[in-house]
Amino acid sequence: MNTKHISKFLSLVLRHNPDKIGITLDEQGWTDVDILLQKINAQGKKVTMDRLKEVVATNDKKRFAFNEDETRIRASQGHSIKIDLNYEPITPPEFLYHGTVPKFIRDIQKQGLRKMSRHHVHLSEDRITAMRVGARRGVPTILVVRSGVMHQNGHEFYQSENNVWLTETVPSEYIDFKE
Ligand code: HQG
Repeated sequence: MNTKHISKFLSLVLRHNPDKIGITLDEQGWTDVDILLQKINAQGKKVTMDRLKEVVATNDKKRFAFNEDETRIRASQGHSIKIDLNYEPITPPEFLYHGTVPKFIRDIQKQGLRKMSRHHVHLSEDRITAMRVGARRGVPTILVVRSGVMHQNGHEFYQSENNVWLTETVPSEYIDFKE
């Protein structure tokens, strides 16, 4: 498998469907590396430990992380299955950005940003990253989120290991739709 295929496959089993290859994730999303490799290889997909390390290290968005002694691995964010990543709430910057597409704007104006099938609403620290996120779905639109004020008003924020900002929901009064 090429790097992209391995990365896609890891996203699938570490975020959404560990059952697919018969692995289990603990409450924080970690799984045993040896078992993971064994199960992947049992599917006829050849992946060695060195190859896995390379995929984790070179992944464009650092989607996966090993524990200290590299015996366990997890996805740093983006899960649809129920796990608790155990991130500590932290103070966000004054503004964060969300990239989306025009067809969702009307609903977002009504309902705010919702986490949809993920555990959190995902926000970016800079416009360029948000642009890329939005561009996955079409011509991107950037929403500016007044995260500083949200936080002062009691909303909790988390930052994933790969620098994605996470929060439960963003009510529309905190969103600037003009950009
Ligand atoms: C939209 C990728 C209607 C929201 C990216 C988005 C990111 C609403 C879509 C990460 C809505 C959900 C997350 C509402 C939100 N009405 N539409 N009230 N509230 N939406 O994929 O933020 O490759 O779950 O704007 O790079 O696009 O997976 O979230 O368009 O970091 O690592 O509903 O996924 O990273 O889509 O992307 P998603 P997202 P990975």
